[in-house]
Amino acid sequence: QSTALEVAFQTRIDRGDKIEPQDWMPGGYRSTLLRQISQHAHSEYVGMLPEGFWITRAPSLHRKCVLLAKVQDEAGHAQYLYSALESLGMDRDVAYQELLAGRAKYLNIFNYPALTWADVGMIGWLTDGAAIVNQVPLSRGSYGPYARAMVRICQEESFHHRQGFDLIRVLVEGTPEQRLMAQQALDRWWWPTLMVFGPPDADSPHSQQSMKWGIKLYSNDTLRQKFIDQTVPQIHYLGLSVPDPALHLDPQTGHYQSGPIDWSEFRRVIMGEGQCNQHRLNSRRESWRQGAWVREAAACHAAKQAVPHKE
Ligand code: BYC
Repeated sequence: QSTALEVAFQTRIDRGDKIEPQDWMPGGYRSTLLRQISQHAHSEYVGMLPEGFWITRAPSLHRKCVLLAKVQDEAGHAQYLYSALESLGMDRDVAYQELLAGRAKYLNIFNYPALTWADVGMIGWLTDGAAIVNQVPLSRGSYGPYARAMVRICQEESFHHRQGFDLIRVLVEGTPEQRLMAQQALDRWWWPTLMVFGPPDADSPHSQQSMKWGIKLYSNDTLRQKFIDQTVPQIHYLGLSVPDPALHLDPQTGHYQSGPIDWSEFRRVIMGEGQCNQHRLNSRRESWRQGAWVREAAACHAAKQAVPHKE
């Protein structure tokens, strides 16, 4: 039985009002946002690692500058999202310690290695492409601070997506070896990218309630299909092939129908048993340890600033 407050809250959501931090909200709404935003923030943070490895290995100064800017953007996205979490009363240190302890989730995709330079392109073109499809609707979501963070994040993701496509375009126009490198990277990243959108709707425990609350606007399968429909023609344009023999354009629906996704792999990866889970977490823990002196110095500086200055 819904209380009067809950009914009034749902009316606001249905009307399209934004919910702000000082507003009353049901406990479940708050905890769903805390779960999703923290996973989102951690994904941006851990997501810097596969590409970060390639900054010192980029093939030209131009590519290095582009990649540096992209990775820096991702750190910024994590900061906006940790700020959105703070607006719900969760301290960023608390959220971050959950990640370091291995209890918090982040996107499956960042547990795969970036083996060649072409993988850097795939992360931009495919992963950021998927992120845009997922996040543009989130920028119209019901919680104000999260939705507003998404607006800026999506603008930056658009640059990330284009640089990834451009990197792959240059490879496919290069030598046969470079073309092969691009195809092999596509073979590695295609299926994990389709998994980014989350489990099929029938196995997605949170979707229905999240959509009722306007935290999610579309289901996982709807967004996955949108990504497939928009990306397959780009793959064909580049002369690459999708590593899915069952993929075909269904003339009745006008949508590309994909072959079966290996959901057992998805579950394994998000439970911590992917190729790089351990490595990613260890690397974040090491950064946390190495950054201790910076945190201490910043706290010391803040404490000095807080004391009234005497002439
Ligand atoms: N990976 O009921 P469901 C970026 C979990 S970073 C891991 O459908 P929901 C970038 C899910 O958490 C952009 N876990 O959940 C950065 C839940 O587990 P719990 C990151 C996943 O929340 C650097 C369970 O499965 N974007 O683009 O309704 C370089 C059941 O799922 C995944 C975001 O984070 C997954 N892929 O829907 C380049 C988007 N999918 O919590 C690029 C924000 C599901 O019950 N998040 N799970 O233990 C969302 O939109 C939603 O949370 C999801 C899942 C669509 C991901």
